[in-house]
Amino acid sequence: MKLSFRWFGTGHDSITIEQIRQIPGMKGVITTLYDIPPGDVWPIERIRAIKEEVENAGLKILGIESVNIHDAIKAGLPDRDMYIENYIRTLERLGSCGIDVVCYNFMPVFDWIRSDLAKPRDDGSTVLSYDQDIIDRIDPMKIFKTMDSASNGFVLPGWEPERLAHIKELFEIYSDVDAEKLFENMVYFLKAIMPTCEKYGIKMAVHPDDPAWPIFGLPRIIINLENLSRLFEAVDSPCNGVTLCTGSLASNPDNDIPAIIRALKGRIHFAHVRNLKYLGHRKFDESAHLSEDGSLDMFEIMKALYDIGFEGPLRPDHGRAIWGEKGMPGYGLFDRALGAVYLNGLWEAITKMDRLEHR
Ligand SMILES: [Mn+2]
Repeated sequence: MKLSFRWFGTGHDSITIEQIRQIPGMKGVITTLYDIPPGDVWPIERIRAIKEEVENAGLKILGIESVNIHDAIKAGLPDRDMYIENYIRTLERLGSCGIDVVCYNFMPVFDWIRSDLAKPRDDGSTVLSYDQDIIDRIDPMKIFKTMDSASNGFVLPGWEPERLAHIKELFEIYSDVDAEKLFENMVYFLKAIMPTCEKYGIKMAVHPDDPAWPIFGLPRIIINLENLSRLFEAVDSPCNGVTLCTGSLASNPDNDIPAIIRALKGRIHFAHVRNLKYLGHRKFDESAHLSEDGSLDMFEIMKALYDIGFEGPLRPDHGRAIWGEKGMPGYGLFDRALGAVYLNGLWEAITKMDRLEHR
């Protein structure tokens, strides 16, 4: 695996590329052009500029998170082909700059959702938290305000204010899109982009829906092994893969993460590794990465990734807010850096134990 760190780019992130470089073992960043709206073609000079900025700091771009999908593609609107063409142009430009992992998601209207972006814990840290009972009491037309007002002044990934200003229209375009239709639209999109991905060696890595069940009556399909396997059968190219996000998939305790990792060997192109603590039915906190702080066994997860020969980028995911840091919720420096070195420590131990056993 290649240890990496999500970075939103200069001007969009409270963290600098130089700070990321000082985290031991860090090989590169996962970044994006944060200000380009979904559907637009990425300017080649902007791609070259961010690549140069990252490389000048002694790191590499190990993947893009995300090139977001325009709602016309997800909802299957008549103008989707134009947006797919734009997406292909962006992929060609990324590919020509040597970028070969692209993360995206296929969630209608909303990206990841939490009911609390700063829930206090006993130790004085705060965490992202989800409670279905609270979500059920929120008017979906107002969820943007709820998330935005708690974001410490940062634009949250996937929560573009320009797009969500049209929330009513967004709901309308998905009004006849059920899970089956959404799946068909996803297959249509992937089939259209696969020749370009194969030409440039770009591995598409769909991010699981977070949480892994339908929200506000909108379908969610990237939620379990069954649906992922169906997607990989429908578009059977090695470039069609997944971002194995442990926290998103494990929001549903029925998802056995090490088993899913082993079953998806060859299709995992990117890994987000974080822990969470179950508090009840559809209720959880995003704990620290450490196994004993949450409900997931991080050793078993890293061991499964090691056993399938995972060689892609791997990053810590949402961190707690600790030591007084004021950053984008989930994306401060301190706790994610702790997560990164912890995951790297597990990886070193697993690698060396394996060598010992085979000596
Ligand atoms: Mn994730």
